Amino acid sequence: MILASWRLLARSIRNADVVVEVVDIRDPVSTRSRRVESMAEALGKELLIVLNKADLVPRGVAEKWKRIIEGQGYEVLYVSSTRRLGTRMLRGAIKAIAPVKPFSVAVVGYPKTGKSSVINALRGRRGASTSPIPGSPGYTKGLQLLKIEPGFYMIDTPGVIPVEGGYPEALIRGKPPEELQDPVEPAAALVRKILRYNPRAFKQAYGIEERDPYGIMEALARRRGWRYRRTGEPLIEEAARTIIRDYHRAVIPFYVPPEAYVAEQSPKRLKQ
Ligand SMILES: Nc1nc2c(ncn2[C@@H]2O[C@H](COP(=O)(O)OP(=O)(O)O)[C@@H](O)[C@H]2O)c(=O)[nH]1
Ligand SMILES: [Mg+2]
Repeated sequence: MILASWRLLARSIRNADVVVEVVDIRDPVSTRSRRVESMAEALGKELLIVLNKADLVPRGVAEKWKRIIEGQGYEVLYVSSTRRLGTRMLRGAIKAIAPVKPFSVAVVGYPKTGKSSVINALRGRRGASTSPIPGSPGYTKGLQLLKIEPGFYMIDTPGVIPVEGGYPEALIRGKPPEELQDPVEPAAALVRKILRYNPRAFKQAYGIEERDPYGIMEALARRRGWRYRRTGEPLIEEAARTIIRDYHRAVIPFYVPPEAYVAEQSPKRLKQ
């Protein structure tokens, strides 16, 4: 299944003229896919990295992430697709690097980064039909070709990047909590990462003062009245799943500060 996804991804990139990689600006390092980027490069496609959900970080943070990734040799823009900020600039940037019309843009990225939202924002309110164009080139079960304007098409690619990695990265990359046999340990890893960068995150999200991951889950379960029927103990599995979902719904205020990334990188650079 994973192999099939990579093949589908390769096919959508090969069929496109431009590749837009959608990344969650709250944690660009975890939500960028080097494999997508190198695939685009290997196939000779123009790549644009879109840092989405910019409404969830201060503007200075968005600027810094943009500069860091530009410094690595990429073209980068930040947008808030749900608030439609920066989307006009994105449309312009795509047109500037695209060949002559008609052209198509593959929109790729981990689940939940906002691929569909970015496409919707570009289609604008006037976008009449929201349905994909059946029978059009690139139209398959996993891929949806959508018209932005005459001669400008975008391909949505839901689920084509397999979610890989340990915890909390796999959760940040959109692994659904329903797929976890036991969500508690993965959620605890996510809670630890959130607390590292925002010690008040769970106070802000739920009014919970606790700083221990299990304590937080327990407190959340108690507050919401989630209990094991037999023992009356707090049902922390439900709290764990809720925290994972609330991370993606941005109920929990969090972002990785670019400074933290730069500080982690610099010792390695010195060694090289
Ligand atoms: N705050 C915020 N949320 C966003 C933004 N873009 C997408 N989202 C939310 O992120 C979630 C995933 O978006 P979706 O477009 O379905 O992601 P996809 O799985 O990559 O297609 C949804 O709950 C969106 O409302 C954004 O710019 N800002
Ligand atoms: Mg989608």
